[in-house]
Amino acid sequence: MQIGIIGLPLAGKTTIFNALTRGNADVANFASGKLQVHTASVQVPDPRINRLTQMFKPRKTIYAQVVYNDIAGLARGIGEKGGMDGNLLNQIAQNDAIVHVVRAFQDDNVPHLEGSINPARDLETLDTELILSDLGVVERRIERLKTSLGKGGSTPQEKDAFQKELAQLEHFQKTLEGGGLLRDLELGAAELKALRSLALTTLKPTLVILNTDEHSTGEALADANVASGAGASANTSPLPFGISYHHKQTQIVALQGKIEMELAQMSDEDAQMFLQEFEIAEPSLPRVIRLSYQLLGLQSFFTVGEDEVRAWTIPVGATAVEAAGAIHTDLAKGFVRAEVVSYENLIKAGGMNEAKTHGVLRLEGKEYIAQDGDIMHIRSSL
Ligand SMILES: Nc1nc2c(ncn2[C@@H]2O[C@H](COP(=O)(O)OP(=O)(O)O)[C@@H](O)[C@H]2O)c(=O)[nH]1
Ligand SMILES: [Mg+2]
Repeated sequence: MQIGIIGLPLAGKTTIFNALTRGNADVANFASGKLQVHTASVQVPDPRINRLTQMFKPRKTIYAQVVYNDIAGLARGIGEKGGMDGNLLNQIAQNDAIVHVVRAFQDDNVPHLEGSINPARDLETLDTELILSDLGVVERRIERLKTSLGKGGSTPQEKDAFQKELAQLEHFQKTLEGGGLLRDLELGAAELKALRSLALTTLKPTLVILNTDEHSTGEALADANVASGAGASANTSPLPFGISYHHKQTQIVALQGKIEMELAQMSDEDAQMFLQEFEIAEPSLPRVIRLSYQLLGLQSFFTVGEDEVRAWTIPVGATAVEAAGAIHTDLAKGFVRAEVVSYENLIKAGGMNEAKTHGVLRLEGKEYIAQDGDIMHIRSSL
């Protein structure tokens, strides 16, 4: 699963990338405008995995992973005719979800292209750019569909499919022309699948990070955190900095990018001291990583044993046989049944054998819808 970090130049993308990935990519006070992508894979923190590790004392513990891509180069083309260049758009399109970093920190040493700090304006500037680029993709596809329909030679089924797609895309076109984001539309799973190859950016789940500074009031931070409540529906909580941004599949958090980056690069002891000194309860990053995982519609099930305790990533709604396939295709092919116990029940019981004797270990078939936190053992004939 790939998450692309985008934002205007000097918003703090690389700073937040470093914080998320404990990395050391260059942060600079100038916008080079060069297209450059930093990539790093990150473990999704999960206290349940820590607890299971205590219980089973396995040789190995493996967390779920997401990949973050820090995409630079958004300096070019913003607000210009022709918009962003194709390479840059390709880089953004390859991601399953977007982290949009918005500058909210004051720092006279870091210039701002517009000469002032205004998160609401910046958020809109980049969104407008994304809307225009999606509009371009949609319009080109509409032209091609019309050409295909005009040519003849297609079967009635093909024609029917073209017509359906055309109607869908014309609806998208209207939405985008009205300044709307595609992720606000109600789309079914089948429609989304058909649209995947178009890689429309405003359709992607998005986490907005307000990059605040050391001097921001605690109030602004608290507000933004309230606004980050989970759920696919548009959130309606009030936001700081006069921002109005209520969209589906969208979350907003505020964090202090520079401090989080420094924290991420410290040893654990130093980080503890730092947190106490600045009276910060806990670093924000683990929460942000979990948020971006959930935002993608992902969840984890676990396999446990003496050898390893491991989190596996599946989409919300995946069946037991799909869960088996996440481990190995043979497990899915030869699927007989799954032995399942919920995380809570396993912890309550105190161990696998106890879970069996308490009767909380269930046998489930192929169609069982896996739940977040299920501990599964797949029985397979292969
Ligand atoms: N004071 C302050 N400076 C920051 C913060 N985040 C980033 N910066 C600085 O802003 C400049 C640009 O940051 P960078 O992460 O390279 O931005 P990018 O162009 O979006 O990748 C660097 O000098 C950073 O040190 C922050 O939260 N507070
Ligand atoms: Mg950068």
